Amino acid sequence: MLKIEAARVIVSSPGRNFVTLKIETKDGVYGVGDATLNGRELAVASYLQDHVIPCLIGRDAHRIEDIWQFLYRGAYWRRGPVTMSAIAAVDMALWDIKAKVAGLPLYQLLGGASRDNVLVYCHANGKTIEDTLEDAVKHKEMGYKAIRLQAGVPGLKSTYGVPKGKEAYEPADADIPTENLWSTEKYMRSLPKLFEEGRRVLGDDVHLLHDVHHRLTPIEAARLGKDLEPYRLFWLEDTVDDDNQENFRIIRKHTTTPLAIGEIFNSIWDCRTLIQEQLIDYIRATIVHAGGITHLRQIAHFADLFNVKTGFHGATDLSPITMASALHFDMAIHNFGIQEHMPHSEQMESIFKVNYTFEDGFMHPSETPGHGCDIDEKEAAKYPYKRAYLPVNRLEQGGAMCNW
Ligand code: CS2
Ligand code: MG
Repeated sequence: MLKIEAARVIVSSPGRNFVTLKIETKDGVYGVGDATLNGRELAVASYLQDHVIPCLIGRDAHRIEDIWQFLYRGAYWRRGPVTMSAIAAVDMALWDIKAKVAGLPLYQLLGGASRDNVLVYCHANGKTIEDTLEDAVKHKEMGYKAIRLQAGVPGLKSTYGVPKGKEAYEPADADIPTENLWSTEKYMRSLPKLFEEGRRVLGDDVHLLHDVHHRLTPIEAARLGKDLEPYRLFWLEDTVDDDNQENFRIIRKHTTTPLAIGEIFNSIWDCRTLIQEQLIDYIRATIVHAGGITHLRQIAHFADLFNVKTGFHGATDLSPITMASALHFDMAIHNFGIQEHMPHSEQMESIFKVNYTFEDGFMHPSETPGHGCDIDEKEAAKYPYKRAYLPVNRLEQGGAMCNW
């Protein structure tokens, strides 16, 4: 028995908010887990602090599955991003502890390496097609083999995912959300040009990806998928919203462009139909928002039965602890597809000490025992929580709210 002696939540904002759970055992071994839910951070912090931590003290840290079931079934109120992010943080921290006790890097406990390294994709963004492709060329020269292209839409002033100036392009920078205006017609007209130019400038040997951020209807998504077919995308992400999994039946009927979705899923029940009916090609549910390594294993193994591969979310609002854990997971599972990689800032990495590496388009998890990411609590205390939101989206014509 490896008794859990203490646990605490650390909220820190080195450029953006992160919520971290640290679990300490009687033997002095500790583990850390990510609990960050962008824009709703304190809800998860309270869920952990007020409702989970009191129930963890005294339990056996080795009983990962049992603690998962205790938190999932025992709460009575199941699923949802707050609950599942809280469970994920506990789960990540416990796997970290187990691997440290075993003296092994986490991927060894998950079955060992299924591959030599982890293919990652980066982001290239710009206000215009030229800016985006300039950024893409830079990333290609850095060695990236897969690049996500996002560009501003001509005629729209600002769009989420497009940089405003030199600063980060997905700023959660307002204490009350700012608003963008959206036009599907303008977007649908401009996007194929980005990929036509992209293929011309970048060639055929680089994987190209795109994220639609749930902004379309199924029939619009079907049209877009068809229009992009000549450019052979690696995937088209989040075309429509996830509330109705059957939406994808319509899209699938019309296009062979590979489809990815799942960064906002928190349970296997959010993607069961999508996977079982082979309506998607990549599942993006992540460790931090979908119940941790324990639940993600269930999702990944289920997906494998239906030829669906993984492509985990890896934006910078997921802390380096999630990135570290994801890389171990990616190494071990059979049906890995690709991993998103948005490097964290130096300031962020002054708090979260990472050991993973990037070389020539591929990443490798840490070889130290555990998941290999630790938090410097003293440094973290220098950056107090700051309320911050991403922008919202309204239709240019009429002003109704729409997906961002
Ligand atoms: C995006 C994310 O990385 C992605 O694919 O969709 O940047 C997403 O918008 C943020 O993580 C939201 O918190
Ligand atoms: Mg996305």
